[in-house]
Amino acid sequence: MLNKGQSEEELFTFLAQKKQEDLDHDFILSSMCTVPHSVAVRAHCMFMETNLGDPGLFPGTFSLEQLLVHRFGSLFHCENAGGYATSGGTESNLQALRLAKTQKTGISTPNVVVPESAHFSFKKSCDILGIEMRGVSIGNDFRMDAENAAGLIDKNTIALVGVAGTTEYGMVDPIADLAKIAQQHDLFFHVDAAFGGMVIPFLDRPIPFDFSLPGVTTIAVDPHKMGMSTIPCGCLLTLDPHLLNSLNIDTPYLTVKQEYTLAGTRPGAPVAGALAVLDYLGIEGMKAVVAGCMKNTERLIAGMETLGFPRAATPDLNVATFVAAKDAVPAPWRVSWTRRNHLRTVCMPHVHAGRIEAFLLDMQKTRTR
Ligand code: 0PR
Repeated sequence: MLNKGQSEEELFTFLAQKKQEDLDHDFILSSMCTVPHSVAVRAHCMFMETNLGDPGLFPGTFSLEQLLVHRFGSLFHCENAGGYATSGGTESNLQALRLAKTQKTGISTPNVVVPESAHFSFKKSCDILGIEMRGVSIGNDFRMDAENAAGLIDKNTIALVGVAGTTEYGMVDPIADLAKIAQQHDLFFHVDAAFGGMVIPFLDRPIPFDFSLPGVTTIAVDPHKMGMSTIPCGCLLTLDPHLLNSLNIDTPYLTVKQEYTLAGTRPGAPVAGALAVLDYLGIEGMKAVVAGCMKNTERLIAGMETLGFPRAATPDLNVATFVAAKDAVPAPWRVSWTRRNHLRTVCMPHVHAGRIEAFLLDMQKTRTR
């Protein structure tokens, strides 16, 4: 630490310099996060000091968290769903598997059946929880093969996982088929809709993935991805409103006597931000945002194919992937690369139509150079 404090001006000059070192969102095509909506920023600033870890001190903020859970519950066809605001998809997935573990006792070597396309947070979760992760192969359509999944289930399986909006290819697994399989085996079925949960309900033709399907036990959805909230904000939803209580531990000196959350101190600010976006835009506003992102995705795919970069997959959501050489993308554009070495882009709300055209133009220049 510095011995003597800096002047505010000196300090903020330094911070501004550091901020400038960050990349400009205009060139970021690789991220599932985006620039927060202005109402999210405004709401976030109002709730800066709130701590959901001691909700009795912040009953207003706590009621916002409950409202957020209720909004997602009704969007996902279960008005009475339980849930809480997490720090993001990783925590939601970890807590879902932790919940699954509490539901099946007496298993000494538990396993979960997870698509190979699943986010790496499942690896972390299985590691922490001491669970074997069984990977289900992905079909030619980049979706999890439901029959293969069924084949991997045995008496030690505590949960089945499906992904509604895969990180790498933007695909939705056959959630309806998987839900049936889960029901047949009386299995906990977790749907990772961290990305897709704020896209699929707003598509012209929504793909079934939520509590409307009997068999779905829990859903992860992240406002800090397509929900345009401030970071960090995820949400874990449970069909059974009381399910989370099975994770309760005693918290003797707080305003609540028990808690089921992973973190103790939890920020209320991004929760207020997430709710602000949902209530400001409403279903109509979200439909417009998603329609724009999907249109841009289609335009990007068409433009890239004209330039000789074929699509790797035809995505269900706003993730576009291509066959391309590693040096095909000029600076300062940022794209990412999938495990199968496909160029990956995510058409998030900050990737406006004009940015897609600018990217295509730069790709063309590089190609003809
Ligand atoms: N589930 C899915 C389907 C995800 O895509 C992600 C993250 C997670 C869970 C984990 O969510 P948290 O990161 O909120 O815990 N997907 C992005 C990814 O790994 C996260 C991301 C966002 C990465 C922005 C980079 C970036 O710039 O690609």
